[in-house]
Amino acid sequence: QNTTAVSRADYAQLSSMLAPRTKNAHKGSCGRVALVGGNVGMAGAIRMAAEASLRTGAGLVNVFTQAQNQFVVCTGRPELMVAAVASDSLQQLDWCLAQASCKVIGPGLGQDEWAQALFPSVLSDDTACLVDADALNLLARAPEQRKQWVLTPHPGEAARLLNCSVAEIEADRIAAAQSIQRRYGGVCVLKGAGTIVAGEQGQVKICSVGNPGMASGGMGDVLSGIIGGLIAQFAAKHSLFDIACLGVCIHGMAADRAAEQGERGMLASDLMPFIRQLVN
Ligand code: NPW
Ligand code: AMP
Ligand code: MG
Repeated sequence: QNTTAVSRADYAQLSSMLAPRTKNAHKGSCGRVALVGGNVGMAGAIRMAAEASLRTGAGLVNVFTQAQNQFVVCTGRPELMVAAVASDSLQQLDWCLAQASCKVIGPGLGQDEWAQALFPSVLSDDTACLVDADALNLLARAPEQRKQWVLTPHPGEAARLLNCSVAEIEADRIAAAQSIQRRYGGVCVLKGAGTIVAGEQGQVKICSVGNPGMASGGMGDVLSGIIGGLIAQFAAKHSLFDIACLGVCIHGMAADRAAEQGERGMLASDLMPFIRQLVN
């Protein structure tokens, strides 16, 4: 029996973090997100994550992706700074990543040689980071603990992180989120209807916003970009746990607003304008 006290992730309370910008704010004072991913065939994942970081208010957003996806990622979104990175040119990547206030790794990363080469580069220092999608699958192969990361598995990725079945994850989602948090450290966001956020003091929140229209490709990639954008702006003053809870609320509420035009057929990109509403 689970005796953990569970409360709701509450946008009204958490959004006090989103104070108006100071008059003299500039792009260098609003956080820089560096996102790594977008392997062959999955440019869209890193593009949507990066666009979500921009719409969350990050001052500067860099993307590091497969050479053939470099121009696809910034087409139609020229605010993004996109660099091609090859497995044998990681020195330049290291230098660029060192400028970031938050790193996001995983959306569309794949698990091939290229992905495996980039993964340790991103985790080479203690900068706060968000680990999602295929980066979680790589982490599951060589588990380690960190304080300064947020992990955002869906049930399939969670099962790989705990080396169990999806059914076992779904049978007790709170216990699963807490097990991942204990094994890997930081904050675990276990996605799915009723997303669970588990923190390092054993605290757990459940997010009741969101809808089944979110069961479509790219939705989790958008969440990565939202939380990454919030970390880059607010981690100096707020805990990763509170930031992750706020990100999950903004994501679910944006989806609820988008779903006013219909759940079926809703796209991950449809959330973008509502993200902007919810961070102001
Ligand atoms: P099953 O079938 O139930 O046993 P994967 P992915 C399970 C990129 N993308 N409840 C389920 O397992 C991502 O960023 C690119 C229960 C399912 O078969 C990644 O890098 C896009 N089970 C990469 O693709 C858009 C659930 O997990 C399996 C569950 C692979 O990511 C799409 C699938 O998970 C995508 O985001 C739930 N709620 N959710 C693009 N436009 O570029 C998942 N499962 O094998 O980890 O594959 O999530 O598609
Ligand atoms: P991913 O599987 O990584 O693309 O992530 C899917 C995202 O959509 C996660 O944030 C899930 O919590 C959310 N999501 C998917 N299906 C539902 C649902 N039925 N109700 C609420 N949220 C959902
Ligand atoms: Mg995903």
